[in-house]
Amino acid sequence: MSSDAVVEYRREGDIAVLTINNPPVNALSMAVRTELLTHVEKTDADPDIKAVVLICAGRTFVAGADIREFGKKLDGPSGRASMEAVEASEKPFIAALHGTALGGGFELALAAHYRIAVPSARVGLPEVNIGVIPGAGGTQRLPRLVGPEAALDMMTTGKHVAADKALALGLVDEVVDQDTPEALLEGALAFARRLIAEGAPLKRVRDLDDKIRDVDPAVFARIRETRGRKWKGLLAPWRIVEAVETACASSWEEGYAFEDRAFHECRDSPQRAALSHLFFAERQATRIPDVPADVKPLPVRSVAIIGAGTMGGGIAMAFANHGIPVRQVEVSDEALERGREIVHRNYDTSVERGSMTRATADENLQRITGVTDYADIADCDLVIEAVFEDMALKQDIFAKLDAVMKPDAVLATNTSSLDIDQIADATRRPESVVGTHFFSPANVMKLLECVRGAKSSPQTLTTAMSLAKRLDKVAVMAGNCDGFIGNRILAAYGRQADFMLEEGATPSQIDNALKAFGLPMGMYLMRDMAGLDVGWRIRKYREQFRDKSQRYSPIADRLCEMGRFGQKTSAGYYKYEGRNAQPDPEVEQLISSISQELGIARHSISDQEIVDRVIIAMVNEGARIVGEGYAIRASDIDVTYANGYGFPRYEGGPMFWAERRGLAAVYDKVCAYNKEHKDFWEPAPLLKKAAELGSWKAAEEAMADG
Ligand code: 3H9
Repeated sequence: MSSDAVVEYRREGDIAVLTINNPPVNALSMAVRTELLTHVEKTDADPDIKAVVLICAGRTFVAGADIREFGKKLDGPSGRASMEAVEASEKPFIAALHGTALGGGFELALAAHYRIAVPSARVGLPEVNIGVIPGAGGTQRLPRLVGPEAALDMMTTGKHVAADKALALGLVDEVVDQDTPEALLEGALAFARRLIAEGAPLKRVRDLDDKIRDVDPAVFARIRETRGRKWKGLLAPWRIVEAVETACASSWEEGYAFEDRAFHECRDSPQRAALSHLFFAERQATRIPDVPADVKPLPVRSVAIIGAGTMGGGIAMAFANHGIPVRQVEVSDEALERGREIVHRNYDTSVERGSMTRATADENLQRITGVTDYADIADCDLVIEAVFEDMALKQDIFAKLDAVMKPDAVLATNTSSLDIDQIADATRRPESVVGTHFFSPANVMKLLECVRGAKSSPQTLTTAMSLAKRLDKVAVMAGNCDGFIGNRILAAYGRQADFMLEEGATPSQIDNALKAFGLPMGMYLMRDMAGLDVGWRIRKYREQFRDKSQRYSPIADRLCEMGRFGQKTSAGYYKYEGRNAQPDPEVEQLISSISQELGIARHSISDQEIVDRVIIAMVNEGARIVGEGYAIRASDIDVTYANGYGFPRYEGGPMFWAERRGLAAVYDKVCAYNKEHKDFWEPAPLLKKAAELGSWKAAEEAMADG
């Protein structure tokens, strides 16, 4: 094998072993496709070869097409061509799977005649997550193997299927006993020898049709109806359904051709670019430039949570659901009991919804225990404080933690707004203190906003960031500024929305415009749901520090003064019957009278203007945060907003949205707003630079170079 070859060919008697070696994830790059095709042709032509094992070196079987090659013009064989050659071969091909056989990787395995896996292997077609559909026969072969319903479920959710389930479904033919490369290779060779000895027929998936014959069309109607709402604005899931529908209703050739067209349509769509951007941005967000790559996270085997309220309970569930035992601390047994009830109820809901089995829920629940004495958590590796936002209380808790926790424990706070350094100051080990800001419900929401204090040590930071991966979340590192990344931006665009209310819009108009843009919930509905009194309390405290020369909208305060705290009082920006929100003329009247008091002439504001002003406020504040060093890079803002604030993933996040819209155009708009509205619209220096240079990255580099 030449040193830069990516597919190794060798023989084990009359069996050829093709080993793909293209780190880190053996992606099906042009080089892999080219060499693979050459070797398949070679083994085909060699009369001494009776079977072929396809296996991978390193950590995983092929994890898909090389996403970095999307959109590039490359000469050479397509993924399809190498897979067609594998399937057409007259010699049995056995794909030997370990790690994650995903996307084009699993399609390659489906083109082989047999599949064998190690127990820890997982398979899946997650293309939908990056905005494409399986494009190398997956939409046609998978339903032939497992039927349209299971195939649609796998492809429209992108979920991975573990080896034992894959075996039960018929996705793989055998699972070897042990989880080692040697066992896999041995198992595959033994399987091949058996096939040769028995003269077993080739199993070409494309020739199967028993599972796709006479399929009830209701299958497709049902999935469109039940999942359609989730797929709003997306292209790929709809095309997957059409591709499977075609597989069931037409010939292989027609279905295969449909898939090819739909794959290219998706691949060339703006949303594919946005979703791929997020894929890479989420991975990049884990890198902290001043933390050396060799700093290893501390092991986290047990966790304590201070506070068993909604947030503390959600965080406890997040850990318990991933096999990590949790001790919850409360002031009394009664408070612990109340907390346990919340967690219980949440698990019951998961079971009722079918997202968790009763047995798993019970197992997870058992991992959560309660204590009232700090001494009982002293040996935990990590403690997360999740009590309400009160600095004195938090400092008191951290002083207690400092006194009892073992020396190398990480002390984290779930604060969403308070100064981490002030909290760390309550301890004699500020290097062990870090912010871990979870989003509610913490067992569901993907984002983990880690916040570095001035003295947080590299190991503390790495430990906090590495939690995300264990909890199946996405981490981003924020600096210790007011609101960190997420809430600081939320405050900036919330303010603009409030100003637009005073200028002529209504809460429902703003909510509907933002929803039409793709946000899951309007801002006022969200505030009503969270409770308006929380923000009111914080505003009253901050009133003493507020710059009185800047515009301030009193609408939220006035609603609170009227006792309208949102859903919980059946009245906020809307009026409520149960959870059903209705626009309230009384609120519109209040807003109009406030406009009058402030001397603002109300006028109509278009939905487009609402969206522009809100999103551009996000972008300008995001750029300011990056420029001030409170976020590492612009793409971290995208990661934060796509995972914690429901920014539509198919738009790639606010900063990606701005880049696509044209940074110069966005900058001009900020300047225009600054001229018109003045307060809060000073263009961020990074945005100005990015507008000049044409990209965030270029601007970040230029600013870093001074
Ligand atoms: C497709 O297959 C289309 C076909 O249907 C049609 C044509 C044949 N390409 O996530 P990690 C990089 S579409 C290029 O940190 P983990 C990743 O950026 C594809 N690069 O590791 C990172 O690089 P860096 C369908 C890729 O262990 C490094 O590998 N397949 C690709 O947590 C490690 O990644 C998918 O969508 C790729 N396909 O998770 C699978 N994948 O170190 C996407 C990864 O420079 N991949 N990289 O930041 C994954 O889900 C996870 O990466 C995986 C490993 C589970 C494999």
